[in-house]
Amino acid sequence: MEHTNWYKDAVIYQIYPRSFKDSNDDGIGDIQGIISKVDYLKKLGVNCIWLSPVYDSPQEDNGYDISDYYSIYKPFGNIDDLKKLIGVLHENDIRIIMDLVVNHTSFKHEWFKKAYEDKNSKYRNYYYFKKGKGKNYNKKPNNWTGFFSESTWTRVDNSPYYYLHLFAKGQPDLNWENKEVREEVKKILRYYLDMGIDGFRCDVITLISKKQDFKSRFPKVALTGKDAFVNGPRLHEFLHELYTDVYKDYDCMTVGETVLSNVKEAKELVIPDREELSMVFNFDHTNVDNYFGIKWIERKFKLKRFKKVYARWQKAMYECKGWNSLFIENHDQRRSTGRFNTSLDPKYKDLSSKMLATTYFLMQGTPFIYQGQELGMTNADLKTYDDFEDVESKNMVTLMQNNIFVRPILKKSLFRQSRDNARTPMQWDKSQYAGFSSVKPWMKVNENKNYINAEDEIKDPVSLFNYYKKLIDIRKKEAIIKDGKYIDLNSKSTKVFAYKRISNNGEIIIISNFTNKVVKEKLLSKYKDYCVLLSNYENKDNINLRPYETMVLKKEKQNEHN
Ligand code: TEU
Ligand code: CA
Repeated sequence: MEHTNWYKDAVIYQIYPRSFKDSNDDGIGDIQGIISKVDYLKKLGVNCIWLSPVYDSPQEDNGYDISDYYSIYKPFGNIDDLKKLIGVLHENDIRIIMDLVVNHTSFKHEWFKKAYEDKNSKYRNYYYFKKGKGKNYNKKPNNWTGFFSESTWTRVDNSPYYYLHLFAKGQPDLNWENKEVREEVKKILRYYLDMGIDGFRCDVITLISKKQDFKSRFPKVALTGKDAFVNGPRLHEFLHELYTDVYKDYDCMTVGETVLSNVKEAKELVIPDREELSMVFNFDHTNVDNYFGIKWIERKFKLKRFKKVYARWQKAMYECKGWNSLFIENHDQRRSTGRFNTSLDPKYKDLSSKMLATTYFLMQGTPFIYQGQELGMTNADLKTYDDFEDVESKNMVTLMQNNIFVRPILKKSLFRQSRDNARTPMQWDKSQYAGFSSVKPWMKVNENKNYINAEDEIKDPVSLFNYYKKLIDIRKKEAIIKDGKYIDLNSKSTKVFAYKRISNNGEIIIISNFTNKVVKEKLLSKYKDYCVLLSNYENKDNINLRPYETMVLKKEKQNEHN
């Protein structure tokens, strides 16, 4: 099957089903709810959705813990609903990629239940069970710590054995060394591709191969052992195997969530000849406001650092002909409004959100929009520990309760960084539950639904929503955005982000003021004859940029002037 690389022309909208739209008044979003909003997606102009997990799951990590890959979590609907959704989307020329969570399953998966109960079951080798150390095996097999601030080992009741989980206890890691596990994964892939799914967002795909020594590592502040479980020795081999045995037969795409990978490692996953993944989803730019990639340790945002990260990734991907994703939000990140130097001040909120949107959207790669981002939705209003829903946040609370020393440092950053911030119900209108549901939703609706909601945004011609529509249009019309080379125009400026996209088709300039002050900018006079494709202000000045001003400029072809 020929690969058309359609994903290079895609604008992908991420749906977090639990919080998108409730169709049957139980307070939980569902697949029928998504179906009822396809016209909204169409209006926005996106041409692909990424559906966060809808599979059957005990929801310890909101679906990133799957107990049955072949059925749907009941409150979300059933397989027929999913088929209907695929049909309706395709009729509207919108593709759909699903979340593929195969680094781990849920501990409620049949495989794990059998493995846990019976040491001699064949499923034992689907996971990692290791004997503890010391007298009575009371010590864990090694000192590794996982992503949710706890040991990666949980003991099997009344047994010397422990099982490995890089995330929560309810998310045991699959043993990819076992060929049978890989065959199971291929079966899942084919099942959904044959159903009409267009591709997969591959959850924590850089963790699937582990160094097999299982030795303790030098202790780290977080993620001790990561050199043994990130970008492991057989990662490339496993991905290539999935490609040759499955992906190559479908015109599908794969985007790998490449946690903790640097540019060099990421390139190796997407160089087309290697036949591994279509694109990567990296976090270097979302780590600019923390230290050591640890989100709990806040670091002041510096524009120069932000630009440097983008320049590095843009150059590397262009040169290796790989492909990147462009995003500023997802279900694991706090909202971008109020982040990356943008402002929550009502005077500047919209202006600065449009500015940030313009800046990330027109680079090379496939842009992603996380539900509500197009409305300028803001962080959840989290006030007490009881407000947390997310397993990661709850684990942090336990950690703080057990360790008074870390408490003062972590408390503030927990509220600031909790993943719950991005998971509040979608704000469709002003009604009591924001049009998400007619009953009290599983998570509290943000009070600001009264002035941040889809209904108002759609009506207002200069809203953020309508601005995103224009950005999407520009991407559709201008081939330079897809193919052009990226050139940083003023890497030294601490206030202005400016870059050029250039190809045989011409050039496009993006200039953004990341401050709330008027900034003198030489580039304005340099490009004064270029025409304005889009801006968040009405008339352009050739000397100064106004607060959070952003513009997209294009050099007209000579003959077009006549
Ligand atoms: O996330 C993996 C991941 O490493 C992070 O984005 C993670 O949420 C963050 O480091 C925690 O601070 C993926 C999913 O996107 C996430 O929702 C899941 O919880 C996780 O994998 C496990 O499946
Ligand atoms: Ca529902």
